[in-house]
Amino acid sequence: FRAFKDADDDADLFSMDRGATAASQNRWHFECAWEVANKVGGIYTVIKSKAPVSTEELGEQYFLVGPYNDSCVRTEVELLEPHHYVIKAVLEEMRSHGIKVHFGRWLIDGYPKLILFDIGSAAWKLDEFKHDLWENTHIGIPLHDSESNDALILGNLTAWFITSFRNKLEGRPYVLLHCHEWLAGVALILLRMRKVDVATVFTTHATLLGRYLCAGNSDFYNNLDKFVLDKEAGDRQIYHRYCMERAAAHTAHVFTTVSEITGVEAEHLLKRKPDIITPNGLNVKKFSAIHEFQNLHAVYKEKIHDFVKGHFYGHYDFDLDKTLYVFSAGRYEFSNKGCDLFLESLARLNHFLKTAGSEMTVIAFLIFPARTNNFNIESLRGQAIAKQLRDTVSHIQGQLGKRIFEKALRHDRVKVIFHPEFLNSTNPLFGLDYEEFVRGCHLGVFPSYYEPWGYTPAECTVMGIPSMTSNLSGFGCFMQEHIADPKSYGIYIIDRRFQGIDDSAQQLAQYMFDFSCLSRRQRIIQRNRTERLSELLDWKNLGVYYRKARSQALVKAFPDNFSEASLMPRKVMYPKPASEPPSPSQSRSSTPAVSDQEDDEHRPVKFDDEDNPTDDEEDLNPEADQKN
Ligand code: G6P
Ligand code: 1S3
Repeated sequence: FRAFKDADDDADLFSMDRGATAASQNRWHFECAWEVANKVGGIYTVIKSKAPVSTEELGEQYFLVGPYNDSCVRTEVELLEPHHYVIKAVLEEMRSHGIKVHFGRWLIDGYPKLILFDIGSAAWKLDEFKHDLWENTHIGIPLHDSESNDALILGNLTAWFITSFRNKLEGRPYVLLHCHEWLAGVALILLRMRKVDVATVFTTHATLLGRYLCAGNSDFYNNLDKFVLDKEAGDRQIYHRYCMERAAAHTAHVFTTVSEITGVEAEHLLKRKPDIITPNGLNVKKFSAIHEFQNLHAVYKEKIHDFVKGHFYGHYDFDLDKTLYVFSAGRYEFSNKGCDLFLESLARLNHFLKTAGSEMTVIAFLIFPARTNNFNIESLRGQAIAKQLRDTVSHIQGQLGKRIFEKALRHDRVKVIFHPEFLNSTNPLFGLDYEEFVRGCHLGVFPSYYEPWGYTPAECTVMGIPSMTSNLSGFGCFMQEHIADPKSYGIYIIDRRFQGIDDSAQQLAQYMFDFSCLSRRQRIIQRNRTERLSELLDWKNLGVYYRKARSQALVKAFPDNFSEASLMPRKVMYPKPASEPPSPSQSRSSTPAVSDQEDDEHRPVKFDDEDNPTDDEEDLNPEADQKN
């Protein structure tokens, strides 16, 4: 990989600190989002997966703030009474005014502290909050916009909590509030409006107008500088929301976006260029056995085979051993998430496979929650008949039985399955949860038109599953920036920025066709390489951008007390390792496509297993080996 642009040499020192530096400076960090312990979408993943590095750095000085959602709390939160006397006092104060506020710990890696507000308990104050916002900012919230009303309540309660907490602390406290997205931005606006001595950071994960304008079929990226913003927001009846978002972006000491592309969008639509890009990471967990993720692919692929046998009952004329599973998934924003492009490219791929006389079958899954009534009877029937058939033939011995079953069950080379629900292991059709399903597939396809970051391809990467994404997604641009040759690592980036939709569809179809030409060994090698990119997406590396954003905000808010240097943690020395590193003889030189910064330690150890070659055994040129 190319080196991180702003790589921080002391990143590891921070992670050893566990809040000691922050505590010694009387520094307190609050992070507020609508999706704290409240699963809605991508921001939940950001906050949750980042929690381990946040608590490693900030320890007990770190708090997450959000709305109280009973069903999530019951399964994910341990409600507690706080030990800290100031937190206790603030809770008592708010409770004495009838506000239901909960303190606890999120039962996730990092075990972060939570402050959760019951939004309904402050509904009686809504008119007062609206009046105050109007008097001070001239932002008027319409009566029936419940999302904005909720955002206003969360903002007011958070600002109340932070102000009271700061005023009750002894000595000279330094408090920082980091808000995510417009729904959590009101607290920041209020604190700045009231001149409360607090440092602030605002991160946007997608702009309101960007999302609407893209979904409306406008040539968004070529017209970014031409939109009449107030009119566009007004036409969509989101003017007040847009004003809240823009006010939060402008009043924050530090403004960040999750990717460069959203940075450009923000510069035009919110009229502020981000100070820092804070890319989204994942909490990467490595298996102790290096090829375990390959084994899991084989296990879960078998389960997908089972589903496919049932689903195609009566039309099953293809060889599962020469079948590739590709999928797309996400919130059902048809064009923003690139479903339109995917379908068009699948049609072209079908043509390519037929004309090339390919033996391969491609089954494309579209996993997008949409309105449903019940299970499709034909699907259930197919599964039931397939099960009956399997039970019958299982009486017939071994391989013979399996062969008859395969034949008994047995149309285009590309088949499309639309599954209108997120996956979970209790689903009678698949019986797989999303992670298992991804592991069992061969390729994820996410050619988004509007995608500030895009966790779906990032998740594929850390599971060692190659993916196709676009150069309009934050993830795609990030990978393009940090990897010299993304394709050779199983990261295919479709150009949706500088060419028309027809050319993009052709490029995607061609990439999928090339992928279908890889041999099994080449796919295994490619998965090894893809999985090796996990490190690049680990919060342990990407957390540094959040630290930089916080540091800059503290320096801006308290210039007499902080400098970048004063925010460095106390130095911690690593002990000498107990054992010697493994012998370099276990690894071999890499293929030309592997970057020169790669070291031996990161290369997979050579296995004897024929099926699990290391990537130095052959390159990924499809023509080199057409066998499957
Ligand atoms: C993993 C397993 C191998 C298996 C392979 C199938 O690498 O460890 O045993 O042969 O998956 O790969 P494929 O791309 O054909 O699903
Ligand atoms: C947003 O969620 P979305 O799917 O509406 O935030 C996510 C987290 O930052 C990001 O991954 C995604 O691209 C955005 O679009």
